[in-house]
Amino acid sequence: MSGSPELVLYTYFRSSAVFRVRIALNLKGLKSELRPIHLLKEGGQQHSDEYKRVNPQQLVPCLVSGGQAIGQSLAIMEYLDEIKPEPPLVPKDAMGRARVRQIALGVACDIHPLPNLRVLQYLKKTFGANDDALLQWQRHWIGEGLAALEQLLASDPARGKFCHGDHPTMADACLIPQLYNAKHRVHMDVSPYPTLLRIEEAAYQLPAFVTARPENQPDAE
Ligand SMILES: N[C@@H](CCC(=O)N[C@@H](CS)C(=O)NCC(=O)O)C(=O)O
Repeated sequence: MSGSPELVLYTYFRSSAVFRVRIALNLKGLKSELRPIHLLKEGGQQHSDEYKRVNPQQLVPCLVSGGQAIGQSLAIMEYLDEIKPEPPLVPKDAMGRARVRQIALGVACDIHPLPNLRVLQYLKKTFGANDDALLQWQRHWIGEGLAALEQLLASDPARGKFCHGDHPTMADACLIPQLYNAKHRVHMDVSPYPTLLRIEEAAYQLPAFVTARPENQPDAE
């Protein structure tokens, strides 16, 4: 990793937000030291005083670079793109960049937060939601978000093998973990999203996406 600062990644194997960053690091060929934060053990290690000092938001991922901590997976991916521009995670043209960010944010802001652990815990604790209700909640918001992305991408002339063109971008780094979550965590029927599934198939041709999968992490259970 000569020329790049030392990187430490606070990670949890199941986290789809960390999965995004793992894909980005792999695409860039960047190595990082992994520090697992178990989101369930000990009431959630993300709430420990030690981790709160690293990331006051008490969420993973957090990347420490040159001693400075960065939270938020999109901020981290854009940072990685700036310290190591090749291969690029966003296109060179302004409209292409806007499109990639639209898709990435569509996942990261409008799908992912709703079925997130702390939201599910709050629904359970405060409103007494049972496991069935929580599953329905997750499937509803993920389904609504994926349906919108399917419609957007199916008719997008800029789409190629990947969300934007024939090379993976930050959009794919967000979409693929969300699809993984839909299929393997909440066991949804993803057949209504054929365009997204074709992109997923292309992504898993690349080792960067395969090695980033939750089951391939050292802290996987
Ligand atoms: N917007 C943040 C979301 C990070 C996030 O929500 N991470 C989840 C894991 S995927 C987490 O740490 N959850 C802990 C909790 O809900 O207590 C990002 O993109 O990094």
